Amino acid sequence: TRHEDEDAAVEAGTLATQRFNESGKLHSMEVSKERVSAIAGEVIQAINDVAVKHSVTYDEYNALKAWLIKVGTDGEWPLFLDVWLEHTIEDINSVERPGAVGTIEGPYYVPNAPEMSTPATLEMREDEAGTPLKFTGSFKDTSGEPLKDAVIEIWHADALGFYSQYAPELPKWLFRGVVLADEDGNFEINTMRPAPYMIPTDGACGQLIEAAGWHAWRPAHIHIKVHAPGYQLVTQQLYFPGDPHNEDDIASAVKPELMLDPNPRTDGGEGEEAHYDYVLARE
Ligand code: MBD
Ligand code: FE
Repeated sequence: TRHEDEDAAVEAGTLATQRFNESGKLHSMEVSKERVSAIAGEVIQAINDVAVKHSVTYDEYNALKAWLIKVGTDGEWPLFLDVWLEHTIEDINSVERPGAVGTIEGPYYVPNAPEMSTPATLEMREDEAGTPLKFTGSFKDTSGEPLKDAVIEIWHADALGFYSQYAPELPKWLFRGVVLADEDGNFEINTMRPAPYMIPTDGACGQLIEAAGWHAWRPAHIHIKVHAPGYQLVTQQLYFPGDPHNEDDIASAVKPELMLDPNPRTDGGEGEEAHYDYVLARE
């Protein structure tokens, strides 16, 4: 399991930090002096208020300093922010968008995964662990018309909770793909149903969780981005009803609209099938 690999957190964290630094997100940033002053000023004030409220000691202050330094050296700023802040940023910025419900992207997206036409099968190893999942769905616009040229990007962890390109020795594109829907806006993706997921516990974020007596679990989830030319991109995740961590996701990213409810396959194939319909809004 992941706990035998002592450097798992640092490995994943360092790669996630590198990926962020190389992403286009840095180039498109625009933050005015007024916003920096207002937001950074109030964040600093809020931290000071908490220190006063709890009469923070010098031992506690130095523990904080050591921990913040470790978040950086472990490369875990993307993990920390995506687990404990991104859900609020996503809520704020999706309130006015009609159509498919979104949620956080998380730290492990990789652009430019292999393109596949529908029906697609994601890359897997021989004897891949898990229950096969046939995931079908459709794309429509807000007036109910089927969407042409829609694309669904999908990425998820393997049965041990590892994401390809963030753990050693996994095939580069394991459980990652860019699937083109057919002319009627329908898609079919064959993969494995992912297992509940624990964020890396051997780095700074794990240290915080342990020190506070929290847990490190996310419910089983499939990450998705859907888009079509002229329509708004939606980033979301799909979850499974009954998962014990749907109610206490450490990343607070579960929403009732994001449930995928698999049933045994009715077409004679092995495993389960599930369906999800996407409505996309114009740009
Ligand atoms: C994940 O797989 C994830 O989706 C989030 C949000 C944080 C850490 C790991
Ligand atoms: Fe994830």
